Amino acid sequence: MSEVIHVGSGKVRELYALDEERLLLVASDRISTFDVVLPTEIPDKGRVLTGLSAFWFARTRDIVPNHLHALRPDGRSTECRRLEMLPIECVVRGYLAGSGWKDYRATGAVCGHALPEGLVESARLPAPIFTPATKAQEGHDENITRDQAAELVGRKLFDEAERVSLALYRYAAEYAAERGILIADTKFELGLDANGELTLGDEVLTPDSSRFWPADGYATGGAQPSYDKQFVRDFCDAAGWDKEPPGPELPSDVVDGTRARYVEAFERLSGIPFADYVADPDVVLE
Ligand code: Q0Z
Repeated sequence: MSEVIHVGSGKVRELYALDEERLLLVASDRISTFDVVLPTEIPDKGRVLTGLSAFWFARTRDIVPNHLHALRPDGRSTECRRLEMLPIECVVRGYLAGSGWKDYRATGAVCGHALPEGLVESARLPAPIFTPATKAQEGHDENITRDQAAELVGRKLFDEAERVSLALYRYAAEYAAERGILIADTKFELGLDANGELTLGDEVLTPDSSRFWPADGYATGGAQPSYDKQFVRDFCDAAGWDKEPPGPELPSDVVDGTRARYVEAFERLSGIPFADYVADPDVVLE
């Protein structure tokens, strides 16, 4: 048997090298909130995220090529082409939330995009904006202007990354909204393949790489509930946790409710029963 080399750990994912050209991305069932990984897992969370990501890869090939090579039968592992990743996070925002809202409130702009006056928290933007960020080794990614990002990757690649990111967001946000999920913002990781072609990597358009809101009950002027993590956040708030590690263990009703929300997001977006995905992950690629 050949050695599989562990090359990286994220908060909730692991990365292995299969050979010179291929990596294995494994999504665990770990969940993080307020930047802390909790001691309790959410069963099938890794499968939901892997399946959703593959679903979007299959449907956005005409917008940009991607790294997906194959899904493993476990449903949580993606064999992918090794890319040379760009040193920026390609963030797109359709709504004002998180650091976008914070920056707008302080300066009236986000990453150099001057926005209309009078926008409130969670407002839909007149048009989606590309808001790149640096890749922090630890701590939080930092928003940068388009000019700073262009300096990091070069003008030509920057323009292509922006165009592709906006096109991906527009396609997915419209598709998801029709199915009851608002994608407030999302982060893409782009890289260059062996031929120097801009290629979409990592995981895409999942609740871990995006802010998903229920379309039902959407209202501006305040924060929106998280589609996937709201039960966890409510429990953590009620538990009086100070947000310092370690986080609290989750009770079974919070685990079950959260698992149901992940599965619901998968089924709404893909239109595929989650059990069918577990039986054969390749159903999301058809
Ligand atoms: C993804 C990450 C994870 C830790 C590198 N196709 C690719 N080619 C080159 N690099 C990557 C990919 Cl996906 C790559 N990450 C993020 C994932 C654990 C870090 F599971 N880092």
